[in-house]
Amino acid sequence: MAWDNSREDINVYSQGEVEKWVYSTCNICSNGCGCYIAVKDNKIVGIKGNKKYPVNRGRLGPKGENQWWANNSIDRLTTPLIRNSQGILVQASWEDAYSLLVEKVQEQLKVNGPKSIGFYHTGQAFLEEYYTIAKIMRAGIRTHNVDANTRLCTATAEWSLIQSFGSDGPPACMEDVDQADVIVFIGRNSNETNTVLWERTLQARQRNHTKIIEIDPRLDMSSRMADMSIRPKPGTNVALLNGIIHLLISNGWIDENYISRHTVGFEELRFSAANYTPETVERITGVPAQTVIDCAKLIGTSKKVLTILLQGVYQSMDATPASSLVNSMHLIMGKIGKPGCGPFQHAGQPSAMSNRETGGSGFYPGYRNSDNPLQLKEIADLWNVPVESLPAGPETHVMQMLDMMEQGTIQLFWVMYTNPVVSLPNRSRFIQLLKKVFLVVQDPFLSETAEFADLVLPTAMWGEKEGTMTNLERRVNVLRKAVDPPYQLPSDFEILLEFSRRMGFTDRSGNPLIKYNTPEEAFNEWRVVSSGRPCDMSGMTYEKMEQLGGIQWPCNEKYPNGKERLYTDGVFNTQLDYAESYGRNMLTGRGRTREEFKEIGANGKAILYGFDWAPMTEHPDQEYPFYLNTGRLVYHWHTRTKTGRAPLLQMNAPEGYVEIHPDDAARFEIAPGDTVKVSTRRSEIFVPARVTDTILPGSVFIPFHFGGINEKQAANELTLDTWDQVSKQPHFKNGACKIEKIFPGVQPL
Ligand SMILES: Nc1nc2c(c(=O)[nH]1)N[C@H]1C(S)=C(S)[C@@H](COP(=O)(O)OP(=O)(O)OC[C@H]3O[C@@H](n4cnc5c(=O)[nH]c(N)nc54)[C@H](O)[C@@H]3O)O[C@H]1N2
Ligand SMILES: Nc1nc2c(c(=O)[nH]1)N[C@H]1C(S)=C(S)[C@@H](COP(=O)(O)OP(=O)(O)OC[C@H]3O[C@@H](n4cnc5c(=O)[nH]c(N)nc54)[C@H](O)[C@@H]3O)O[C@H]1N2
Ligand code: SF4
Ligand SMILES: [Mo]
Repeated sequence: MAWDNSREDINVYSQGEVEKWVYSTCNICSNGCGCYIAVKDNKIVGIKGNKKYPVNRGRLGPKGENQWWANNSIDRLTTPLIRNSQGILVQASWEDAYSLLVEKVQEQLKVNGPKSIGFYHTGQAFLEEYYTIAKIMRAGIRTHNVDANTRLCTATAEWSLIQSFGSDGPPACMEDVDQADVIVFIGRNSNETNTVLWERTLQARQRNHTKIIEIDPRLDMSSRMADMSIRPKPGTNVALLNGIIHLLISNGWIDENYISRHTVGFEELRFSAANYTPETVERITGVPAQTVIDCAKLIGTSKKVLTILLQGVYQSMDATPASSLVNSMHLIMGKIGKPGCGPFQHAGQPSAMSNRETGGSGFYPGYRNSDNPLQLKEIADLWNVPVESLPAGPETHVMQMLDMMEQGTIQLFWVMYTNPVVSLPNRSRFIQLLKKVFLVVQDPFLSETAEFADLVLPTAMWGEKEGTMTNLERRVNVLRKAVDPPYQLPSDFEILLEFSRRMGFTDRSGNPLIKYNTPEEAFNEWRVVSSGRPCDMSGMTYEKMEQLGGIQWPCNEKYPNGKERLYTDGVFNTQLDYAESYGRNMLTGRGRTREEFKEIGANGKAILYGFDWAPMTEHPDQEYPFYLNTGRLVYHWHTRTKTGRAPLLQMNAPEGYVEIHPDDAARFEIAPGDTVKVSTRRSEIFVPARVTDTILPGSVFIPFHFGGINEKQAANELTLDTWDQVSKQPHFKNGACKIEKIFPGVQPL
């Protein structure tokens, strides 16, 4: 039986009378729930779930239901702001704002060259915007310094898929949730971070007796409902996964035929996993040996296994190796590319996938490899620009851009649709660096980052513009424009087009570099660019998406209505000239050469890797005895610029806190509600205590949503700014801290 929704009345939220309902997608998380936006008098007045949409069947979660409040917020910026000679941000005309932007960019290009400009954006914009960014930054400005907050979010998903399968693109789909016998969640608190997926999981359990395994050091909301809750110490995913793989192999719960026909590297994997006996795993992870055995048995003896992973892997120690071990686990069992099976590397933000597909950060559009001259030439020809003008080699990731700011190489930093003053690790350092550059911030609100800007460009928001987004299962859907933006604000797309026009970017024939004027025209150009690549969208149109309820790529002549799962035939994208990358050394992160990639001999087979566990970069010690864990809670979206403006959500979670285990609280004489100073080698914050045995003794958990500059509650004051060697994703979930009671609380939380 399909995932359904029999209740008629749920998930309709509107204030008063509704004039029309406009087709759209939720712009909060990567689930990409289908919805309709309620409109009255050119104003958004509510939202309802789309009952026909396959992803959510009418359901919406609390953030989805409340996202439209931000559109109507009275503190939306109405005009651009320019920092004046007294250092104050003052209102300015669009003409002055564009002139200043173009003048500053041109000056940098003339004096310091393309390397002096850094562009840092998002996983929440539209595909058409990312594609335009890729084109303008690579072929217009000619810089490789373009990255997005997807680096903090799903760079590891992207890289583990590339390492194992030759290209990005999660193999599984949401339908697999309905069909699996066992669903393993690793470092994924869906009950809070993807509520609709969680409902779907519970419905599957009710219907099929699906078993749920949760692997998370916290007994988070999802773990509390799981059939098996496994709580490894932070930073030990690699050891646990090796232990499971070892047991799968030693018990013969593997598919030798699949391994020999469709993979390379099995001996390497077998050899390194062999060291991880259940006892060794227990010693490293703290998970009882018998639990490791039970877990491996359930995975190994069930027919259909789906593994869902997110930040507890991607932001933790050895993220890419751990994530690729999940891929390997499925490959050796042959449980991939089949209903109910597969590694399902989730995205977090609503369009992180679109960013990755279009080359918004790191790669070239269509999962193209800029180290491969053939693929670079393809793009140059599609764009009609000289191939020599396109920057090649490894991407500049955002953490590297910070070093470039420190050294004075990057002098103009343009931030679009992200709030890094709250979301980047070790923020005190970042704030110092912002003061060294000309900072442009594109945001509908005066965010914490915008407060440091020299130029602020306010924009239209979701519901006020048109475009597409790809969700976590490769489903692309169109979002129709519901209302005109207030104050005639331009969309991000329009700002980018106007910038390109004013910069006079042209192609080789002297025609404008950007030839389209509307998002739909941009999408039509993108369809051609994506054609023949793994994320082929050549068979999609806006109209067809609306008709079918989104379409999963690839969508082309062979798959006119899209394709649910990838790698159904066991052929992977590791052919030398088709692969998205030659890959990276798992241990050092160094890029493989073409020759090195060729030597692996994958050529259509998936690649298995052996990898040993290593302790975290910063481990608890005498001075800083606690593990520091940071993450999310159900009511807020990231830096709260949207959810903090939705009354119901803000009321439910008005301030930050730290979770402390009762044993530790007793030791430090901390009672619920007491103000606690949490400090690391970077900085300190002051937050009320929540005393709870849902976290392991010796660790603390802090939600990262509360980042006001003056409130001193920002988790990212504390976090470590080291990163994964392969994906360059920062270690937000690792680090050591200490706690100290400052004064008693007024009332228990
Ligand atoms: N409510 C809400 N939902 C959201 C978002 C939001 O801001 N708010 N953001 C969206 C985005 S962009 C993202 S990326 C996703 C993130 O979604 P999730 O990954 O589900 O969220 P997090 O809370 O960051 O982390 C998940 C879990 O990882 C665990 N963890 C920490 N260290 C380890 C470890 O070493 N091993 C293991 N196995 N687990 C560990 C944490 O205890 C935590 O419970 O959520 C999306 N959905
Ligand atoms: N400690 C810690 N830090 C983390 C994480 C963690 O788990 N722990 N998780 C990381 C992850 S996974 C993520 S994804 C990041 C998220 O971090 P951010 O991307 O910084 O968070 P958001 O609040 O989503 O920021 C989006 C910004 O875009 C603005 N905006 C909204 N709509 C529009 C629009 O239409 N156009 C433009 N131009 N702007 C718009 C919003 O007002 C807001 O300022 O945080 C990361 N940081
Ligand atoms: S699950 Fe995600 S996409 Fe769906 S309504 Fe909630 S926030 Fe929006
Ligand atoms: Mo994210």
